[in-house]
Amino acid sequence: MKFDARNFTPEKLLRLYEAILKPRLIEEKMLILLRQNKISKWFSGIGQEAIAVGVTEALDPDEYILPMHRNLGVFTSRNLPLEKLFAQWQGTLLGYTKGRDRSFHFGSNAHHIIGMISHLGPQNGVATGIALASVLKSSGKVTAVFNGDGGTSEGDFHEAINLASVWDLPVIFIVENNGYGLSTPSREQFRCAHFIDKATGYGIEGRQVDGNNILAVYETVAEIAASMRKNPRPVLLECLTFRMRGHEEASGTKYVPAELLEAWAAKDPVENFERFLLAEKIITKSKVEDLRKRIKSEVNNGLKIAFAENHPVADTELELRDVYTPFQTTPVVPDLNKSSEKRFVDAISDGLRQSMEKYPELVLMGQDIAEYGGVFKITDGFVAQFGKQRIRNTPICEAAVVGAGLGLSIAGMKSVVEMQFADFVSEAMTQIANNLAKTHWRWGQHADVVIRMPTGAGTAAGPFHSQSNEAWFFHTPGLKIVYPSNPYDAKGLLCAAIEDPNPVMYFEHKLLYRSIRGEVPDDYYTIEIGKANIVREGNEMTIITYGMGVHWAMDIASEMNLDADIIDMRTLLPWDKDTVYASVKKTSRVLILHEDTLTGGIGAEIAAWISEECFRFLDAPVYRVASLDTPVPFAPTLEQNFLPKGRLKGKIEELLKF
Ligand SMILES: Cc1ncc(C[n+]2csc(CCOP(=O)(O)OP(=O)(O)O)c2C)c(N)n1
Repeated sequence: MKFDARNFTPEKLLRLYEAILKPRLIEEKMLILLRQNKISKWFSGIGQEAIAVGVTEALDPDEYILPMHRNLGVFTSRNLPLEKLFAQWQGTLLGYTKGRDRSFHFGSNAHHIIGMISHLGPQNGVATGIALASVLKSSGKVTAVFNGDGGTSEGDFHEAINLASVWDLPVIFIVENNGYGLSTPSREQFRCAHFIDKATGYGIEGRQVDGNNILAVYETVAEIAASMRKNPRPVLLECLTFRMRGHEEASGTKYVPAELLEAWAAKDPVENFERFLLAEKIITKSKVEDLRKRIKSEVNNGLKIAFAENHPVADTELELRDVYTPFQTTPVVPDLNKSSEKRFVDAISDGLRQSMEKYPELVLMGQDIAEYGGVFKITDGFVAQFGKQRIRNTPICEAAVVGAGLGLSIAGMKSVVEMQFADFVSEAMTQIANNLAKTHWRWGQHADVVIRMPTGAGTAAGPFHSQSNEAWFFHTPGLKIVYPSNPYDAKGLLCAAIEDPNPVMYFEHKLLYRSIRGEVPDDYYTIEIGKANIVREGNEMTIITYGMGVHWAMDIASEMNLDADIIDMRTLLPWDKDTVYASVKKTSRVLILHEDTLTGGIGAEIAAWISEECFRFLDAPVYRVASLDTPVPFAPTLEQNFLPKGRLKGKIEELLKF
């Protein structure tokens, strides 16, 4: 292996040597601890250290890095306290996640490191968001994100590179090409000869480097980062290396040909660099020994502290509380003297515009939302007022864009992402359910993202433009869900959702956009998230509903002259149990109505809760009226049969008779 040290001072070479030696010595210790059964699992980066260390050393300390499971060198080069790192691996309180997540699954903003979640790929979208913030703030910072060669087959990788390419975002997409994805060799994972060939397809620059040569990695990254800081753009960096140990220690390397392991052992990044420094007399054998001793003692000290810790004592209240970022706010009361009649769609637009005015750090992202104004015209005219930097047309890539929202949040910004139709959110499920929802609970990072969800049936648009999918999110701790039924609530709840630093799914029924109107205060105001609204009062029964269901319930109540409480839930998560309790106690009869399908719908949870908490008040079973358990059909006759409206009257009569 040839090292070209012309551009390095002896001090720098020594620094790099220490930086690459440290993760190697930690790993060697971990392998011993594993054999002694003192740690549970280990993903080895032995043989790949030059990449993590070279990249980290070449970037500024305040430039974000998103490492993966074999990148211990990123953490050690940024000097995370070893005892905290070890405690994190042991699941103790001194670690970074209060014992809630394992291994490298945490971030530290103080060190500008955002660790992975288990899912391979989503880190790329997050990196684009961090880089976007750097562009919007003109801070001239580069972001580096790691991938294994196997993980590059994930759609997230493709989406994020394409997004970074189109938006000229300064992200170094690193591929550690190490020959295997778990047990499956490269030839069964992809057919490109080199990853840099893919760069051409994305219209970006690709660079390939010997990933076992720390000086080559360092110089390449330093050079491209310097250029990207001045001229923001993504670069794909392929680092050629080899995975010398099993996927994780327990899985072994039986399936790896011995001659491959031998050939790559000869290219060991630490041993070769050490030999080079000794040959060049940059370091002496005794200095090497001193350094090893010093690092080993640092490791042992760290371990002593970490192993002295116990697993956390479980505190249910704390576990539940940390699901959300704490956020206390007093609702902004509207001036009711200044109002105008608005359609539902205009109220949403109004709330969005006033939030953009209030928060200069707020960015809107979505398909066709810029000059075109979005398919429902909610952002019509926004580009003229706020410019294209903040009103961002996206390529068709929901996952990367939601991931970018989290990246913006990490960098201190806010975002609203418009799904063109709520149905398409399935493309972004990993980012929502695993990244946005869990990040605060895992390591305290808020995810200040609102996702707007044009939802619902009734327009004969078929199974993929009509779904009610709020229940997908209802089951995911960490999200909030709001679902207004009228223009007044639509504006106030949207403004509140944008204020809230937690991830909020904001459902807006498409059929209501232009079919209903109401008085809406002109000025900015908010409605408290988590509070239901009693829209009709009565004593004989309670109808609990939301969205379009509110209109169906109000119509039938007038038609049947019902003496009923009608509760518009407005927020589905967390939902207003107090209001439900008080009403059920008063009326003793309950019907839950929603447009979503019956089985596993939100009504099921509310009914179960009522039966547990309000059983003694009930004079009848809790009834549910919902859509049929089928996809949403296209033909209007089938669609109307699918929807619950036609079954509502009969069920109410049944309930009153019971
Ligand atoms: C979305 C997803 N699918 C599957 C896995 C299980 N898994 C974890 S690591 C791994 C192999 C990764 O290979 P590669 O990306 O080449 O990285 P390497 O382990 O070689 O560094 C697999 C299949 C996962 N973590 N995430």
